Amino acid sequence: MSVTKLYRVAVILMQIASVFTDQSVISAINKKGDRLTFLKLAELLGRPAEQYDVITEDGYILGIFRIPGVLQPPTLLVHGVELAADSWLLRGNKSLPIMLANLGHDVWFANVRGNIYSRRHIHLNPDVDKDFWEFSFHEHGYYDLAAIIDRILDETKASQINAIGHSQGTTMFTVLTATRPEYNDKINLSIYLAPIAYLNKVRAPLLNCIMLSPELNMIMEKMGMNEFFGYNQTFSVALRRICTLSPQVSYLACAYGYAFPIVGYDPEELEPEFYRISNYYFPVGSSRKNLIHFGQVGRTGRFGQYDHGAVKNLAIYKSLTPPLYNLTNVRIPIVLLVGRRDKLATVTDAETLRQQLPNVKIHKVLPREKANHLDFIWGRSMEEYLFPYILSAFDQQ
Ligand SMILES: *[C@@H]1O[C@H](CO)[C@@H](O)[C@H](O)[C@H]1NC(C)=O
Ligand SMILES: *[C@@H]1O[C@H](CO)[C@@H](O)[C@H](O)[C@H]1NC(C)=O
Ligand SMILES: *[C@@H]1O[C@H](CO)[C@@H](O)[C@H](O)[C@H]1NC(C)=O
Ligand SMILES: CC(=O)N[C@H]1CO[C@H](CO)[C@@H](O)[C@@H]1O
Repeated sequence: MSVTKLYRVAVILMQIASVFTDQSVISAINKKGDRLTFLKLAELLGRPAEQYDVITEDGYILGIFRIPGVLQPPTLLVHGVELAADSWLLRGNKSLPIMLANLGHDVWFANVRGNIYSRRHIHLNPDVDKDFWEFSFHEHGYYDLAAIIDRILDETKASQINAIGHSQGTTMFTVLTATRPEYNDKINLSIYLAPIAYLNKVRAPLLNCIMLSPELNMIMEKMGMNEFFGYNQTFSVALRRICTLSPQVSYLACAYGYAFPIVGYDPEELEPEFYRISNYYFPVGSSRKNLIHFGQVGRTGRFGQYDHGAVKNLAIYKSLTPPLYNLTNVRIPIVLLVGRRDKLATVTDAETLRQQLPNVKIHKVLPREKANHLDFIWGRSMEEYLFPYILSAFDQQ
């Protein structure tokens, strides 16, 4: 056994031992042993929330949430792929939105089409109509985010929002402002946590999935799998059973089994009991097309629209290849916050993005050496290595 492996085993054993002494906020409030809704979580944190239903131009019904506050402009938080608004609250009173709410901010939470709060449409039925699942991060940015921002401005009578995105949430802001430049004027500042655009430096095991994505797409299409990791789909239910069984099983099978290899290793910030509970909140639904679109970006190195194949591209885009997102259009002031050990939003890919965005105000690799993709929403001590950068970005406006 190599030294690295021995070290890993030692870390796991230490983590398992810590289960009994280390109670996270979420486990304290989650005695029910199941997923709690956003509204219930917010209520338990003493910050009752409101729900609004937003209808997009193309008929999707999105459930969004608000923890009201007096400070303007309103702040919108946009979650990552296969997650939902509740992912922001899992650290309880130590989470980013509660910290912002305690300072008086008016905090809003998006939910994209297809996830557990937004699996609804004015006439399509997600259970039978495969057209419901014809979307990717492009539609999340172009339609969902546009409709959500307009609704917030309408409800609050503010002229602009402050934006905070995590992972796919950041992709959405780039897509929206690149394709509908008028939305630049509705966003005062955008903070990108673990920014995702280029996926050139993603390595195994996710790289294997990216490389195989055309084949995976064909197989899933043949099987009629248009929804991907929906909350009630058999595979998600089975995964949730295993990954919430006990902190030990969860940590060995799921955290070490697939989560850390994909998002980067930072076990100290994601302790076993907290990790176990987080499996009730992930995965909560997306489309096959979305994952395949990310796969295309990874394989081709082009940050562009969905590739339907030459013939269909010609009909839709009037060109054989899909158009690239024109990053020159992205005029909003942007703050990029990056994790050194993030295996998804790598330091190098974030640098490539920075070079193409015309208005990056701050570009910071977090001081925490081991910061991974999940530390931005679930890190045990985010208040030390993350929140100061967010607050100072707000202050500097
Ligand atoms: C969070 O803070 C609120 C208000 O300060 C309090 O009512 C609530 O009990 C706290 N919840 C937890 C889990 O610490
Ligand atoms: C999952 O199934 C439950 C029970 O049938 C249902 O109430 C819920 O709406 C479903 N959720 C989703 C996202 O499909
Ligand atoms: C990108 O947008 C800018 C204006 O924001 C424009 O000048 C430029 O021609 C566009 N580039 C492409 C390739 O369309
Ligand atoms: C609505 C709002 O608060 N707008 C602010 C956006 O930021 C600029 C400075 O960058 C302020 O001047 C605006 O008042």
